[in-house]
Amino acid sequence: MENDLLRVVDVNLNRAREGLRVLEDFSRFKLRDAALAEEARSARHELRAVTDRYYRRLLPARDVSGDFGAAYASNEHERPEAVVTANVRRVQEAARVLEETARNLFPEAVDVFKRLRYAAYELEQRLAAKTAAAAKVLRLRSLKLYVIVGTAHTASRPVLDVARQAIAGGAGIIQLREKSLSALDFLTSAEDLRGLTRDRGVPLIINDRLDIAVLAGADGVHLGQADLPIAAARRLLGDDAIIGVSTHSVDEAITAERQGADYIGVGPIFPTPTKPDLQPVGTALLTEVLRVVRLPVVAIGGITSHNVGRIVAAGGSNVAVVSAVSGAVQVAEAASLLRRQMEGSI
Ligand code: TZP
Ligand code: MG
Repeated sequence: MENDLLRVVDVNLNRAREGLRVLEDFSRFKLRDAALAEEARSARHELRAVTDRYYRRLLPARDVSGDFGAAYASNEHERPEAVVTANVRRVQEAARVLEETARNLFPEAVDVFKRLRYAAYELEQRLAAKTAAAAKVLRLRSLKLYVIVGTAHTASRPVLDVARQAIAGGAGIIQLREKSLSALDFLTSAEDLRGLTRDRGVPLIINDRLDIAVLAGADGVHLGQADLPIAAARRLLGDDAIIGVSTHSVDEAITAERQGADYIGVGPIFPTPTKPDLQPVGTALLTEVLRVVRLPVVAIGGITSHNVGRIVAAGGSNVAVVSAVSGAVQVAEAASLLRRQMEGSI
């Protein structure tokens, strides 16, 4: 009987330590979060000390070949969030079993197990927030083609139709940019686009207008240097929202990153009639910004299928375009060509 209980303790000590090790390595190598990794590590070390203390009683009771549970298939997790959830729960469950089982066997260790369980609840919350943030960055990094639509850009065609074709051609994200539409028309268009983009699993960003972004349930907002501050947008939209910022210099890029932007636009790279008031910054600035910020960077301004190779050569992996797709005669084809160019497949 005592051996049975010792086996339960042994299995759960191992389970909890292993779960913590997965969380520690995930925090360290995948999330690169030193504080989270240290938390998992110190909990694991505390459990290691308990294991060592009772090792001489636990080890002889171990019976691997007699355990039919050893034949259970282990789970394979494809998504990183699933790895975190499975392992944090493993730790919580093991801690609870240890707490209940050790009450009679090792009463002096019960507090350690209880503390571990509470630490695991908190770790779960922090890891989830951090993993969601990492997933957002990862997604933004691989947009490739960011298409901006709006009534001024779609050559008299309905914005919704143009957006539909852009997505069909491979746009990874859609931004609605309306500089002179009434608030009501802007909101209506944003709501229509929300329906479409949600259906296609493509994020929707609203240019400038936080109120429209909130009301339409968009995924985020794109802010210029003179628009509302990033912190204000974050307050209204929340942590999950995507906040992009237009930058035109290294300083602006660094500031946007420090202030909590999720991605930055850099441009206009080339001269563009869509933004005639701004001086082109050239591809050298793109390379420089890529060197100094860790955020996803989107090159913008005068980019077409003829010059997109220069963006790739400068190290860029995402481009934003207005006229090259929204103004194209064949929208889907234009998007598809640019996308394939960005992917390096042509
Ligand atoms: N911001 C910097 S350049 C630009 C914006 C909105 C316009 C890009 O338009 P196009 O037609 O792709 O050159
Ligand atoms: Mg703006």
